[in-house]
Amino acid sequence: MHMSHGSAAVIAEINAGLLAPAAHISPKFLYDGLGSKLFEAICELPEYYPTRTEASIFAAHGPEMARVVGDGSTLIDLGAGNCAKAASLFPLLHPAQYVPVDISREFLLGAVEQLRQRFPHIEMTALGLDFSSSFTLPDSVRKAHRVFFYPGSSIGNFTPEQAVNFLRSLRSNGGDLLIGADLIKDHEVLDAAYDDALGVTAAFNLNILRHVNHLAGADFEVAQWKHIAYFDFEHSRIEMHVEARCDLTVRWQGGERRFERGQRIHTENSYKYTRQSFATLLERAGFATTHTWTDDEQWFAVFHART
Ligand code: AVI
Repeated sequence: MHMSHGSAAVIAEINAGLLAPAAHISPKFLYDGLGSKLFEAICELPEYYPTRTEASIFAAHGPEMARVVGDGSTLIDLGAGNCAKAASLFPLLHPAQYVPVDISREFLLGAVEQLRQRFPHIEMTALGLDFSSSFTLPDSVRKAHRVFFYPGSSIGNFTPEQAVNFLRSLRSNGGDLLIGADLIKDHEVLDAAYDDALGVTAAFNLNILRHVNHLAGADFEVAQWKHIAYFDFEHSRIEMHVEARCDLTVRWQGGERRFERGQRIHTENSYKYTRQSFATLLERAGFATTHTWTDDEQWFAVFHART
């Protein structure tokens, strides 16, 4: 067993997932330093269409989106990362205040420092917090004309129930929504996007085991596991798993489990919607869609919604 570096709560969460009858690890543990870099690489892959397709929708419909959103907003960027997506929209959206939110505060502060020099007239308030558990915006965030920006179809990594609760927690802060959602399409396109020829997504998925070794002092041997990803029609979602290549035992701080060859640990869901099913989800959370923009192939959609 290795040293554990996670908090007691993180270790307890990992322990509960690994001991559950259907073993699972939360997808948030995909993102350590290496995991974030591998995700950036995924976004460059020819098979991974969401990033490119969403960017093409912003490029084609930016001026209309800007008219719908309106000038002078308080733009709250959820999971901002390097802030590049939102920053590319500043010349169109003209926000009065920009509020990037990300779990990794250090990373965020560096990005915001650079943005301040490029856009000195926009007030910037960086928030380092985990917004996936419901959150309340501090008083430093203007109340006027709040717009939550949630691109990249990250909403798809929640179950629909979790997504509705999350959107309701946004709504309780008051504001409009500009959100990207990935659409249902030919399952071969979907499968390839999550199991690319170079094996970058496989590395991204398997890296969760290295991260869990670090956090919970586990002794996963990555070479004993393989990446599995496929579209599940029943739930309309891509499922990612890691599958044992042989019979093995894993130990971690506070537990152990034997896995037989072929047994899996579920690591991520990525839900795919239709325009209608996503508008219904927004409605359940108390939002009414005002506009939807898609690409020619209808592979991805950006929604603007109001309460
Ligand atoms: C971050 N999220 C929207 C990605 C997705 O497509 O669900 C994460 C990802 N998982 C595998 N590839 C990319």
